[in-house]
Amino acid sequence: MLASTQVVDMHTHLFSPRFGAMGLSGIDHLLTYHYLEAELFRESRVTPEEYWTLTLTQRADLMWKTLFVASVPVSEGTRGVIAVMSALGLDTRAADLRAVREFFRDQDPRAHMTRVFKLAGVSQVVMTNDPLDANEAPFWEQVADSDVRFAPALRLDRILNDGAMADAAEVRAFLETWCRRMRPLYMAVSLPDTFRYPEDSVRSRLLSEAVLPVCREFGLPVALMIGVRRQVNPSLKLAGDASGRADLRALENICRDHPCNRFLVSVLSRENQHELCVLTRKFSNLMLFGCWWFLNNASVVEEITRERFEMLGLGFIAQNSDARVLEQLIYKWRNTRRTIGPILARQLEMTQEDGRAVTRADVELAVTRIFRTNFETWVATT
Ligand code: HDL
Ligand code: ZN
Repeated sequence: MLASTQVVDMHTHLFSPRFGAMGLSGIDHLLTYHYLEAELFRESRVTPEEYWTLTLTQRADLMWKTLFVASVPVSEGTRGVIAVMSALGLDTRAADLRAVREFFRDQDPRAHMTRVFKLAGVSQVVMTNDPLDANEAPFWEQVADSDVRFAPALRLDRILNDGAMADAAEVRAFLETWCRRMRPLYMAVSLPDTFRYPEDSVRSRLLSEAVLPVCREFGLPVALMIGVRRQVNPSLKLAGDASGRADLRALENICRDHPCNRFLVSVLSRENQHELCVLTRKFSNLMLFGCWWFLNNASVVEEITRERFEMLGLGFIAQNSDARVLEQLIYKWRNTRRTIGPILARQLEMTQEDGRAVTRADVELAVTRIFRTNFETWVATT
C-alpha cells in the first residue's frame, strides 16, 4: 500500500524546469550535497578553503574517491547516493565517475524528471521560493507554464531573520504582491533555537503585523521551522549549520494568540520532539510535519514517528524530503517508506490486537492521510 501511494513532498528545495539551472540534478550535484560535504571534511585532508577553490566536477571526484572508493558508504547521505545510482542501473562500485556522468548527460531532462518522480512515488513537491533571491525573482516576472508537479512556497528568512525590511506596512504590501504573483501554498521561515514570541523585536512585530495578517487575508498557513543554529562553522558554508533545542513556549504563544492562523511546524532538535507532540494536542491550528534535516535518519524517524502515532493518531504530516537535487527524491522517499511502513503496520496491528478489525480501506486511509491528504487539507484555502 505504502509502495503504491503517491506522496506529496511538502517541503523541498527543488525547482520546476521553468527555473532553469536553479533546478539541480545529476551525479555531481548529488555528490556535492552539503550533507556529504560535512562528512568529507572529516575524512579528507583537503581543507574547506582548498575544497571551495575546486570546480564542481573536481569536488564530486574528490567526494567519490574519499567517501565511496576509499571508504564504505554506510551513512544516510552516502547510502542515498548508492540507492539513487542503483535505482538508475548505474555501477555503484565504479572506480571513477566517467560512465555515470555519461549516463546523466544522455538523459532527456523531461523524461528523466518523469522517471525520477515515478521511481520516488511522488506526485507533487513544494518548492522553497525566495522573492528576494536575485537569481530567482526574475523567473517570476515571466509568465511561464507551471508544472503541476511543483507548487510554490513563499520563504520569509531574508525578511524575518536578515533584516531585509523593517517596516510592517512595507512588508505587508510586499507579501500581498507576492501572494498574488506566486500563489504559494504556504509561507515559511526557519527560526533559530532562540526564537521567542512575543518579544520586543523586529521579527516578532513583522510576524504579528504583517506575515500573520496577510496569511489570514489569503487563507495561507505559515510554516515555522524552529531550532536552526546557522553557520556554527562558516567555513563549511551550507554544511555549517547546526541544531539547538528551542523553547517551544514561543510556539505555544503564537498558536494561542492567533487562533485564526494555521501553522505548519517542524522543529530541528530531537529533544523538542515529544513536547512538540504535546503542544500539537493543545492547538487545533497547529499541524506538525516531517523529520527535518538532522532528524531524517532511520533511528530518529522511528522514535518520533511512534510518539506521533501514539499521541496524535493519524493527525500529522509524516515526512518531507528537503531534497535539493532531483534524484534525492528516490532515496529519501525509499528510506521513508522503509522506516515508517513497519511502524504504521505495528500501530494497526495493536489496534487489531486491542479489538478493532483493520481493513484494507483503513490502511489506505492511514497512509493517504499522513503522506498526502493531511497536508492538502491544511493548505486548502476554501
Ligand atoms: O532551512 C531549511 O529549509 C533547511 O532545510 C536548509 O535548507 C538545510 O540546509 C537543508 O537542506 N536541510 O535538509
Ligand atoms: Zn529545507
